[in-house]
Amino acid sequence: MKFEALAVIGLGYIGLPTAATFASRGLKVIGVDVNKKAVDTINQGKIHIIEPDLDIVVRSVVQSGNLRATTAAVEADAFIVAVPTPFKGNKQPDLSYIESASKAIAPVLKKGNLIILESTSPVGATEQMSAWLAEARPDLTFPQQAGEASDIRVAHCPERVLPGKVMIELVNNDRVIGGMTPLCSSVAADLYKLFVQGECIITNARTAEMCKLAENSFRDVNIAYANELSIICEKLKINVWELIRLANRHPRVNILQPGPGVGGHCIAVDPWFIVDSAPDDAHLIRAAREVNDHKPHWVMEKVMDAVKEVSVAKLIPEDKVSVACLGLSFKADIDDLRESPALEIACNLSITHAGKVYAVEPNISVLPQLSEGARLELIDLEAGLAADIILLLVDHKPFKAINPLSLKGKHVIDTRGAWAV
Ligand code: SAJ
Repeated sequence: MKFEALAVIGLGYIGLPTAATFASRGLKVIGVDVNKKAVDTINQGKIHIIEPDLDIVVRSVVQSGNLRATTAAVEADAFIVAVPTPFKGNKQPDLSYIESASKAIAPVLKKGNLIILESTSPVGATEQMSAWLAEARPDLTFPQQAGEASDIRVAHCPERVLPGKVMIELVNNDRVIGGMTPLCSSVAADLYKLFVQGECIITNARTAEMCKLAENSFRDVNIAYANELSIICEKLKINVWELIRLANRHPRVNILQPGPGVGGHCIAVDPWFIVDSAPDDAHLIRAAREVNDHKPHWVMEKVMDAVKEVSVAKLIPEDKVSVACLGLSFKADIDDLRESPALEIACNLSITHAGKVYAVEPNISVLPQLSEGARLELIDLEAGLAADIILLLVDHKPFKAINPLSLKGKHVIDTRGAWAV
């Protein structure tokens, strides 16, 4: 199939890079977002999120007229839905953004259109999206009703790009294409082949949905294993970083790195979609989530023990012991604080510990809205290193560059192994 106009619904961390990349390959792309501020920023050729090289591509495609942003959906040959799929309080997937996107595009749909769901979704979400669309447009036929003869093609093609490397991975990664019918898959593959240099691998929608969830759960389980090892090693007086380095010398072992917990809006969320779909069977996946969610509490306890030790060693009251938290983002060298275990630990410490708790985060200039009662102070690295307890939470480059010998006399808690020998 030949595509001329594409509409991308949702201009966030995935939608905007995807829209810009298609536009850079000559397609006329309309980006649609409910956030008027984001739409205005993009139409000025600027970006509202941080991602290396995205600014250059957006500037050039807005200037060339190939990318335009709006708040209302317009007609196109293909539609890509890239809206958030968070979970609700009870850890059940919240599909309300997909439902709103379906309602937004339904009125402009026409025969021959392709609709792709890119958002990470629980199994069955693509069928659900197609059902919402069919309900809104009884004059058109959809794959669940007419199979290969449908007026509209529907597929799930999950994004799998790593924040920080989105512009590279978007093009180079293999792409899983899960159509609701084989024809839906083949039309969707035609679209992605416009820029994907990796392989476009065809499957069905449900397998594609589960594939994305399985990838992120695999990583979560592996990190949980590393986090559990780190707690066991602490008890057994073994350096976990050295242990993992040695174990990974085995040709069939590849253990990931322990840390203060797992953050971000993908790995800490997606495994729950599997648990929700099969609560009686997803034992390991649930346990991994629990192990990783427990890690920030374990780190907190370690710091509170350290406060007692420092107070005794320096003969000062506990409320005179200062703690500097190095790093607040959910992983190294980014400014993204969403679902960050580092931020959670720093805030909770500032509530639990009566003394000063400082935060050093070179990638932000002001603290976000903190949890109730938190009294964190953002200071620079040099000032932070004067604290009694140095708690490394994120292995940002400037922190890794510190010579651990210069920290002699400090009580150091390195949750990332940044200074491990
Ligand atoms: N982390 C560890 N130890 C490790 C690796 C990571 O504690 O060895 C922590 C990080 O510090 C962070 C969290 O895990 O808090 C997640 O970071 P990440 O770099 O593993 O992953 P994300 O969330 O940035 O991106 C993931 C990627 N998924 C996989 O690698 C399987 C990415 O490819 C997905 O596209 C993305 O989720 C997504 O959008 O789902």
